[in-house]
Amino acid sequence: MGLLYDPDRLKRPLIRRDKRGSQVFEEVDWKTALDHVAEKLSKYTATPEALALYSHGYGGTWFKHLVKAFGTPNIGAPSDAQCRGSRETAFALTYGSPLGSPEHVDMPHSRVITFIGSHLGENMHNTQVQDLATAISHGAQLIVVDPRFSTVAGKARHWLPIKPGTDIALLLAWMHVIIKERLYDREYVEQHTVGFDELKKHVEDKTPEWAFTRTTIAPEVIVETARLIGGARPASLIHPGRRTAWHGDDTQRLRAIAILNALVGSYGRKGGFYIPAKPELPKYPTPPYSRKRAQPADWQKGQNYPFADSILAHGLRDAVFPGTADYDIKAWLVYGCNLPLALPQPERTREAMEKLDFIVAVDVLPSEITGWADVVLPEATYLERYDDIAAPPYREPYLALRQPVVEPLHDSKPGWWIARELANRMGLAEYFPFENVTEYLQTRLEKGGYDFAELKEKGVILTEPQPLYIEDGLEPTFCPDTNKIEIYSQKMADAQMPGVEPLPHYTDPEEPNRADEEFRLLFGRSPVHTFGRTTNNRFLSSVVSKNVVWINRQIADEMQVTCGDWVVLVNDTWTCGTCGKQHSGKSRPSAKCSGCQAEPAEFVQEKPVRSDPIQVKRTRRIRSDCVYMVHGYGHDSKGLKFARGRGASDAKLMTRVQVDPVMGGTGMNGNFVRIEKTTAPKEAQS
Ligand SMILES: Nc1nc2c(c(=O)[nH]1)N[C@H]1C(S)=C(S)[C@@H](COP(=O)(O)OP(=O)(O)OC[C@H]3O[C@@H](n4cnc5c(=O)[nH]c(N)nc54)[C@H](O)[C@@H]3O)O[C@H]1N2
Ligand SMILES: Nc1nc2c(c(=O)[nH]1)N[C@H]1C(S)=C(S)[C@@H](COP(=O)(O)OP(=O)(O)OC[C@H]3O[C@@H](n4cnc5c(=O)[nH]c(N)nc54)[C@H](O)[C@@H]3O)O[C@H]1N2
Ligand SMILES: [Mo]
Repeated sequence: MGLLYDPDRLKRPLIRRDKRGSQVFEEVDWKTALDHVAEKLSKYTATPEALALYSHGYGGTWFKHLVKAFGTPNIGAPSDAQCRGSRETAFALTYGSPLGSPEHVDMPHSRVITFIGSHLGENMHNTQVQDLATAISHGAQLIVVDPRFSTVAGKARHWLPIKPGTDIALLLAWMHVIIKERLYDREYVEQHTVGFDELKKHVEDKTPEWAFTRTTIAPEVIVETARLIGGARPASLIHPGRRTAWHGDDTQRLRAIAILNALVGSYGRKGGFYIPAKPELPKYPTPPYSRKRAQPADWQKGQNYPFADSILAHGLRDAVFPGTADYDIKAWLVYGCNLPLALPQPERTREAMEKLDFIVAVDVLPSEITGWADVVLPEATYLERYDDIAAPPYREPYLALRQPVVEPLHDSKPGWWIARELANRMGLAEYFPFENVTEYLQTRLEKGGYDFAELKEKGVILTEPQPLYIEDGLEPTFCPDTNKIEIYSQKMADAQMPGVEPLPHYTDPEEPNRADEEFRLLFGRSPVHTFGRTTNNRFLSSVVSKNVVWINRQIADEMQVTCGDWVVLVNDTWTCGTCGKQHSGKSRPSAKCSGCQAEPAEFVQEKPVRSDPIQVKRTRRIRSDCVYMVHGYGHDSKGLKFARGRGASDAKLMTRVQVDPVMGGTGMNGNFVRIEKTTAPKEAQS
């Protein structure tokens, strides 16, 4: 309701009247706005690949359909390469299919659950949090690996405050112990996997002592937790997490997680991963997408990520710069993505937005992205509209319907209507042949043998339950060709590329130039907020109204800062003139370039990036080499009258990325910041 009645909502269509980014707009009627957008986009009818769609959230289905009909292959979102893309690639390589959303983790029946970072409870994936509560009430034991004492760590039997970026070492050592002590599921491994012998050899020397020197986790703790994980098999879930774009070795880390699950036989087993099912639901009949589509523009010329299975959002941004990709992206249609806060290297995003010929944003709030758009189309919120039917694979197959509970306020319109109006104007009317959305929904449901009136009344319809576990007689299908769980990945071996090793490979994480004054910036979620989408919501903000920066107590005391004091975080970058690798440091680093061994004299200093002022949380709940803040604050859009200027933006500090060589994702946990004391900003004083 805070969103529905937000006084800052987008109320009418807007057309830009000053230079891009200056946030000067004129209110226009829908006809004027839609005619204008259709005319601009129709310029690319012969080269539809010049248009990229960014889309996050279920409402985006209409716009995906629209641009596929138009003929572009360029559909991306920061909720992939900046989020779970590496996890999906790793599970697809190991088990033959990605995990998808919602994750098919069977927590209510788990005996031991191991979390690698994923901070469930602050990450409020609602059903998962309820499942976790059920598991705990049944006596499940938790192991939480996190440099920060997260909420879920507070419920764990073991908290392992690992050195960031070294999780693969811990995972390999766990496998070492589990194999050595024969705590793995021999029958399952024999029957369903390939490559166990290679793994056994690979982890032979990955002892707890070896891992200790990398992770800082004591060998006896590694042994004890390995026994707990192995002992609970197969109801031992090593949780796959969600946002896995951390350090650039992310597909490797997620492969290690996938393989450890295979060793304890948890995949397809009760208390591990159930096998989900989805109901049959036919599509609404529309003509096929007939055009021959171009190759996506997300790969830079000459670059190849052998196992990228979806389009890289940052790649679509980089393809705006002429000569970067095989052809240039000229226009963006942005649905439900706040790119200035969601893509790393925000300076590059700004340059791309300045270069584009045309940007249209479909949004509900005047988020940063709308400030850069040429046309802003105000969508009705989720309480005011129908979306398409949701029927994802899940424990109990179901159909669910988002439906309006009130008429759209102001002059906002539902997404299906906006997409159809654009299609009508762009010569694509045959792709939206329905009069209104209810006719569309009714047709789909009737074709599947379901009743629209029943779905409207109940909101959710459960369909025939399916067997969930191998022990219930379910015959699992795994990787294509082998139909096995591929512990050793021949496909990765065949790629013959560094970083694409066939067994999970540990590399040391990036280090700061000066460990005494630079801290690794970690970030995560506030349990009451959704990214930066809700930080303008007055109701939710009565619970959490800003973010703070967590600083280890000892460091805070040395710096003489305490809770409530104001600081600025500074990210300094030196770029190697020879290979382009970025290094941290207030003053010129003294060591040679770790990328190409060039002398430090070759390094060029970039303008330091400074955060907005942010208040300190002095705490023992974080390692002394890290600081932490929640994402979603530090808005600067004029229209967000409540959120603007509250807290600091982690996104602004994301200058460095570590690219995952397997699938191209951007690890963002390799940024280091200095802490500078400052005084309270004027607004805060008043
Ligand atoms: N309330 C709320 N819930 C949400 C969202 C939201 O916006 N609001 N967003 C949803 C989305 S899209 C996602 S992707 C998920 C994200 O939620 P998760 O998948 O849980 O996110 P992570 O980045 O894995 O977890 C952040 C945690 O990782 C720890 N960490 C950082 N570096 C390391 C490291 O090197 N090793 C280890 N072991 N831990 C590390 C941090 O201290 C922090 O506690 O949340 C979802 N749920
Ligand atoms: N620095 C940093 N970057 C990150 C992350 C991080 O933690 N830190 N997290 C990463 C992850 S895990 C993810 S999933 C991505 C998420 O990145 P995005 O998908 O860009 O998500 P948001 O930042 O929440 O932006 C959502 C936009 O949708 C708008 N919106 C909300 N509801 C509606 C609606 O009903 N209709 C329409 N049309 N618009 C709506 C909001 O106003 C906002 O402008 O960001 C990634 N990038
Ligand atoms: Mo995400």
